[in-house]
Amino acid sequence: MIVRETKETRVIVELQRGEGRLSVSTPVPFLTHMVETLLYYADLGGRVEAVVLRELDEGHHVIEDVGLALGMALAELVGDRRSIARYGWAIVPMDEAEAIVAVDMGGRPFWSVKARLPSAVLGGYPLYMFPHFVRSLASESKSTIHVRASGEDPHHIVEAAHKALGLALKQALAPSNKPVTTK
Ligand SMILES: [Mn+2]
Repeated sequence: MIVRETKETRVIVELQRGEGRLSVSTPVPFLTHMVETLLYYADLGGRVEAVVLRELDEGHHVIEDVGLALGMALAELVGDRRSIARYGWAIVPMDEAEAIVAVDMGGRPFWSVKARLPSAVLGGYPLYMFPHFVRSLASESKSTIHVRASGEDPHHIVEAAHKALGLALKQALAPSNKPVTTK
């Protein structure tokens, strides 16, 4: 279990493999929707509970901190990374939007997000925070995450990206008896 507390937020994350009960609660409705989507498609259960301790601006800290705590929980889940499939990838359409995600859970933190998003706020979530969320997740989970997403509706673009990321993580986290020997 990860408990990450700063002056701004407190985030608790517990992850289990497989379809367990999943409970996600954050003060940012669109973030809650996206984290539920990501974990559902990654076949992960458990809980994510985020509270804001000090209100600063629209959602920034809590989105970043949920990304960091989720990344820490993923790192805890994969342990020494020697018995996971390591790589995963997915292409997900959502009506007119399309997202392509590739991940490497082998221990090399890197991130790249190519998506043109308007400077809008959806359900408390400023869209410029999406690349930042991916960066936080990649850095703490020590993963490489590449995201390319396009479309018209920003909700579809970001949601397709979370679905693809979940499906890619599910593959990368799958148990493998071919040990990861090179980084
Ligand atoms: Mn939606």
